[in-house]
This record gives sequence, structure tokens and C-alpha cells, in this order.
Amino acid sequence: MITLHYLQCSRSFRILWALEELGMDYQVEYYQRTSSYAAPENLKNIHPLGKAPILVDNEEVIVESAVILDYLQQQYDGQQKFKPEQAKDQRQYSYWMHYAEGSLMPLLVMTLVMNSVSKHVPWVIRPIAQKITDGVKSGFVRPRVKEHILYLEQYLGEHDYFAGAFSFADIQMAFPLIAIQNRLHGKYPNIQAFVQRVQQRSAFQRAEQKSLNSQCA
Ligand SMILES: N[C@@H](CCC(=O)N[C@@H](CS)C(=O)NCC(=O)O)C(=O)O
Repeated sequence: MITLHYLQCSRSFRILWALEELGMDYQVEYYQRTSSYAAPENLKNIHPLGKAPILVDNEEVIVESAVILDYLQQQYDGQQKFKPEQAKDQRQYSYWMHYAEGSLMPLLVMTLVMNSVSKHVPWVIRPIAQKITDGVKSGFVRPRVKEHILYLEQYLGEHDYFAGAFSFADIQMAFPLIAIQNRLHGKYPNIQAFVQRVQQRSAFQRAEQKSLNSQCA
């Protein structure tokens, strides 16, 4: 039996959704975030880094969303429904699988960290910390995030999905795009249309019901 170790409000949702797309039997172990929004220590009993998602299949422990999605596709997508067959689309598939975590997510995480710095320093230096993070945000993070958003908005104006028809590359990319869409409601119509398109999938909706997403901020 496959076990998904699922951390609330996290990239774990990608895997829940993929398992639903594949129509698989699986079980979910749920983990709540700590008061500092970290993963609980007991996730380290499954993998030393204790980051989610973690998939366990036949006692093999598999981490990194893109690796898990590739594993599930190769192992269980017998009809090749979730990975393109054309070489050119396959290169797009790999590109977006890597891009999501290698290029886009670090900038989004940096934004979250910058936003929380002043809450984690003593109040006397809070105004200084705020000035520093504002400087880093406006001089470094924000212009880069904007560049990526405009790039994605343009790509999605020309493509309904990231690699030909719907594939696991869309699951990988939907996670940061939903986060962007939740913050910038409707500002980028092509991103919004993509998010709505994937949210209409019945597998997405089944995954939502099994997720702890209703508890996310
Ligand atoms: N690149 C990894 C990122 C894994 C990761 O950082 N997961 C976050 C949840 S979205 C986590 O476990 N955070 C808890 C923590 O750092 O304490 C992936 O795609 O699986």
C-alpha cells in the first residue's frame, strides 16, 4: 500500500491530487504544522529532512514533489495519460517540473521569509529590520517575482497547459500559481484561467476534500 505523508497547507497537495488523477488506492498520514509554521519533528522519522511531501511505496521512501510525480507517472500511469508522448512536449514537461521548484518557488519562499522577519526580531530593532527587508523586497525579490509572473502570464496566454495536454507538469506548476492567484486575485487573467481550469478537474476536487486546505491561511 502506498502511504502519502501529508503536511497541512503544503506541496503535499500535489501528490494527493496526482494519486486521485491516477485513481489509486493509498493511505494518508496527516501532519499539522507547528505554531511557527514548521513541519512537526516526527516527520523526520520518515525522512531525515522532515519535509513534505513524502511518499512511501513498498518501503521505498521518495521525496521531492517532482521526483514523486515522475515516480507515480512511470510506475502507475500505464496509459501514459499524464506525461506527453512527443519529445518536444516531454522537454517542456521536464522544464516546468524543474522550473517550479528550482526557479519560482525559491522566490516565493523568499517573499514569505522577508514578510516574517520583523515578527522574529526583538521589538527594539524591528523598525531597522523592517527597513532592511523592505529594501531587499523592493530591490531584489519583487522585481524578480514580477518578471516570472509576466513570463508565466504570457506563456499561459499561448498555452492551455504547460506541456501539450494536461499532465503532471500542470500539477507541479499549479501549486505556486494557486498561491500567486490567491494573493493577486484576477490581476493576471491567463494565470487565473489556468487555475480555474485545473480546479475544475474532478480529481482536484476530490483531493481538496481529502486535504487540510480549508485550514490554510
Ligand atoms: N522542493 C521540495 C520542498 C519540500 C518542502 O520544503 N516542503 C515544505 C512544505 S511546502 C515543508 O516541509 N516545510 C516545513 C518545514 O520546513 O519545516 C519539494 O518540492 O518537495
